Amino acid sequence: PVAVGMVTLWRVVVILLVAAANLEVEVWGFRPKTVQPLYRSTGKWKARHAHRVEKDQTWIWPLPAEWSKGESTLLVDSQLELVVRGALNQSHVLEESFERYIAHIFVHLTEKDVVSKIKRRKWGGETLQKLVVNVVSDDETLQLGTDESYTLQVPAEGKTSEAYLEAATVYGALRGLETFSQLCRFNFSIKAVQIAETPWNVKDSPRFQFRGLLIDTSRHYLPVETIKKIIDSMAFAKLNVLHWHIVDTQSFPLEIPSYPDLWKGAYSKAERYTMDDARNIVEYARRRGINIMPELDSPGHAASWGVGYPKLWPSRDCQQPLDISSKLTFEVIAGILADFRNVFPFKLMHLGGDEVDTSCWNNTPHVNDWLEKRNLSAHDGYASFVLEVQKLAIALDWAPVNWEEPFNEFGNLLHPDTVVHEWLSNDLVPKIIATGRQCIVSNQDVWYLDHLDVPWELFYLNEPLTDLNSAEQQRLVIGGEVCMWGETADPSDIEATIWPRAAAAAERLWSPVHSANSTATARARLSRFRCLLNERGVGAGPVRNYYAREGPY
Ligand code: CP6
Repeated sequence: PVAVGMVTLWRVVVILLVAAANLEVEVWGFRPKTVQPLYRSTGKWKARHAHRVEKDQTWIWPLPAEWSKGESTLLVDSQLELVVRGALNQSHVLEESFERYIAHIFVHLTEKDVVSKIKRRKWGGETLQKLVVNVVSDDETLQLGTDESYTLQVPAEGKTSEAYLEAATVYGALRGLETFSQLCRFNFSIKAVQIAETPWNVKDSPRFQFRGLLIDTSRHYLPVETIKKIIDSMAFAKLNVLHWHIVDTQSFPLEIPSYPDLWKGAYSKAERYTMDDARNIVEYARRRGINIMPELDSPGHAASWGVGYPKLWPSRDCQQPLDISSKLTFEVIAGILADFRNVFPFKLMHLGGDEVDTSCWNNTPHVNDWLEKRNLSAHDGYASFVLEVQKLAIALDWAPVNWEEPFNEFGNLLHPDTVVHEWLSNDLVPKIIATGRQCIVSNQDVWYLDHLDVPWELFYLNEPLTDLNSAEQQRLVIGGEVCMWGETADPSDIEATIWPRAAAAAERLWSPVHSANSTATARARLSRFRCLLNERGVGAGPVRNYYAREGPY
């Protein structure tokens, strides 16, 4: 009986030891927060829309080119590690981006979220421990046409503890991180992050190389912090060009070292950018895979230049277009462009050239004389002005971009490398392409964000390649851009005006046309993406806050 008693005692001891080991408590590694969510995702988007999402669908926005998924659920370790392989073995761009995404993925995890091993085993003991990223090229140059493709593999539960992300460039890897982060969901009942429907296999690349958003810092000044937040949000939707319409008639907010009185045209000393601010914005954007395309709009939309240099105006009463008869005009433009070249590495320089009313030239005697002496009509003057500015930009190794009016008025004279920015009507696109020139699409009826009555469905359905049949023609459409003109938006409402509608265009520009064509299936996913933006601190408005138009679309 003593021997039996000893065995039983030992059994009890062993059982107690095993139980104690199991009850060992873990803190689910709280990581420092860098974002404040506007809302907790309560899953309302799902309750409202889940029935509309078919079995073989995904919540990823914008839709990847190709993907497949399985049926298991994988727990993501809150200490998920980045492992960098390939040519790019040390990359601050990648590492910083990973840390940002970790903060987004675990935004709902708090210090109090404590989990026992027993529970953890119940959810699936094997967690995802590592994200292995293989970047083929060590070239970190970001430019128009930079390869943004990637493949992402997330294993089924219990297979391996590593997910694989492979990309040609670090910027492709950033797109892959965005997709990975969108697969992760915080499960509020177990207080842990999971990836549902593993294994995932995603093979993705953008449909268009230019996926833009215009902001306008002349009509309303936007603080650097506001611009940075917009850049953050663009990366979430895989947009890659911020078209910065810096100056216009209302204000000249940017410092120009070679003509230091130009920014006297700013609204106030507080509402200005230094060249260092601009440099800082360009670098901030680069680290998120976003190019900055600056715009210097002339000869119209430029009256604010004359606040500091009144000689740029034809006269005090007639301030634009800029005085074509003055040498100073072109010296100032050359100076601005030279200063821009030191700060903006993007291949494209937007030279505006839109909405030019030349009556001021004819009504101002010294300008009219200058034109007459050269036997130029005001229209000829407009053409020679735009062509002269194009030459200055080309000499600085830029490809010039112009709004469509110069193309409409004297298209055959424009430099063959000109990228024509359509905005008045989609019908123009085939005509631009017919001249062999490249084109950016921004149809004002459906891609102007300042038109508050245009619902997201119309943004979604605008097809840039309408009436273009051959691959050769289609290639000349480098992409499209949604425009947030600044008359009606300032820092208080700009995020809600841009989002979620810009996201609708972003999917049109990223995803294959055959998969991104139904607003019925996109609606639920867009609602979820809008929630994701809110979770990441972006003040995106509700998906349906539209009025004044009858659906369905
Ligand atoms: N500013 C500049 C603008 C516009 C353009 N250029 C514009 C025109 C019409 C509408 C919206 C914006 N505000 N510089 C046209 C390209 Cl509807």
